[in-house]
Amino acid sequence: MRIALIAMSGIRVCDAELLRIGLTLPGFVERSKTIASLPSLGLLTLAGMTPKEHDLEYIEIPSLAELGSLPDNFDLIAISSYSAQINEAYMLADRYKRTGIPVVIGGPHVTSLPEEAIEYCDAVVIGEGEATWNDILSDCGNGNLSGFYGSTESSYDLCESPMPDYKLLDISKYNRLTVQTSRGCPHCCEFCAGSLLLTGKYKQKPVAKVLDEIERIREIWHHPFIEFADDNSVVNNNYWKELLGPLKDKKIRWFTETDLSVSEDDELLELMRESGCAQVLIGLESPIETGLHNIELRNDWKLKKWPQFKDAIRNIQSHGITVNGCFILGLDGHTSEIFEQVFDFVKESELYEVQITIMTAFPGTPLYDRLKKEDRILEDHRWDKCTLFDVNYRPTHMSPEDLASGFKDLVVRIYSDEFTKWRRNNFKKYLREHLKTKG
Ligand code: B12
Repeated sequence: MRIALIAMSGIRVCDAELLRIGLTLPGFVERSKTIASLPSLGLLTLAGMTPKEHDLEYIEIPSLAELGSLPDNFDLIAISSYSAQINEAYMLADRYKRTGIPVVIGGPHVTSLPEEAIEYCDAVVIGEGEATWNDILSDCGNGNLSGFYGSTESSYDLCESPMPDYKLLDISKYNRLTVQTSRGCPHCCEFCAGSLLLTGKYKQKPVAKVLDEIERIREIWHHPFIEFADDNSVVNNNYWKELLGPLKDKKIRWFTETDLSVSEDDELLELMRESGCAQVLIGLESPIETGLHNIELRNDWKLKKWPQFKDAIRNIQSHGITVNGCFILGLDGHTSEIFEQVFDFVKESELYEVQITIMTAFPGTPLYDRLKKEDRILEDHRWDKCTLFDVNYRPTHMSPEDLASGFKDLVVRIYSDEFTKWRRNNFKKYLREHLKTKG
């Protein structure tokens, strides 16, 4: 069969003014450019386990409006999308279905809302795609692809992980490639829309497999920049210590998303730096205790860590690893002072990089269920607003309009040329001093 693997891609923001402001800010543009070019690791992974008798084409569609004519001549269309672009994914699926080509859709959005998705396609994959991809191929080959495949109850064993087919990519288009070392997270944050929606269990890929994947990437890109596309990478320090030694020999630079506990192990931080770690992205969520209550549903882990936020950031950065601190604006209890509070925190902690987003209720999350019960979702089913930058709920201590405008003002201040340069220079200055005192 000739199979099209279609990734709905690119970055989305509905608020036109925010988009306009954002595009003029150096700090914002830099990060957007970096991440907007990431390929779909989900589809590359499925490609890696597809029997060689099939022909694969990997296609990225940043926006349906720019699509023009439909790429055709396929026997199966496999679409991957997150919530923000799901309506475009559905339109695309519908157009293909009308031409008689079978369509399957997967990803966390359709996993949470399979009944919604099946209206537009022949088959919906629930959960991790590796578990059902072979069944989809054989059912499609036999002309009876239909209905729901998979379940979030089952958990795919990452020891069996196929090698993602990075060779399908036109590598000149990318400035980073993703590799996964784990799925899930031991924490249970109310808003989390990551792999927890696919599989409840935290699991890691064997170290040898991760190293093989990096080696495969190096065949097409000698000194790559890797983004570990994990929900929370450094949970098991022993696993990472085993990985980091050999990783150093690969001569890569890398970025990852993890939690604050990484700051507690200096030996680990040193190994991370030596192996090419450039930046860790950490969800701090709120600079004040308000907002952190019950955000982590199991044992208020993030609230307990709050007193250590600034020291932890300094310690990580003193090892030469920059921290990208993430804050969610509009958490319950946040007042209109939160914008100033975030700015002050960023200044005092001298965070190298900052990511600010608006609280977003993705379907399938406990946050969505709670806000729905409290009748606080403004426009239900507006999945296009699930961008992390658009307001679609009623905050507790501000109007939705105040949250949106306070957010825009903060974007301008945080990502201004002056403040961005100040933070970056401080990082370099602090690092030089730290290295001098260490001798
Ligand atoms: C890399 C990345 C991107 C990349 C690449 C996206 C892509 N096309 O894959 C870029 C930069 C383009 C991107 C863009 C956006 N992203 Co993003 N991104 C990530 C990140 C960091 C890693 C995702 C990843 O690679 N996972 C690993 C792969 C293996 O998992 P997977 O994609 O879910 O695929 C598995 C299954 O879902 C399933 N599957 C998926 N697709 C298909 C298709 C078929 C046919 C089948 C059979 C199976 C299947 O099988 C796969 C293997 O098991 C996550 C955060 C994180 N740490 O996870 C956020 C994340 C996925 N992004 C998120 C968001 C919000 C966005 C944006 C809306 C941001 C914005 N404002 O524009 C856009 C939306 C793009 C869209 N298409 O809708 C949210 C999504 C929440 C949600 N449930 O919708 C996440 C979870 C981050 C968060 N803060 O919550 N993103």
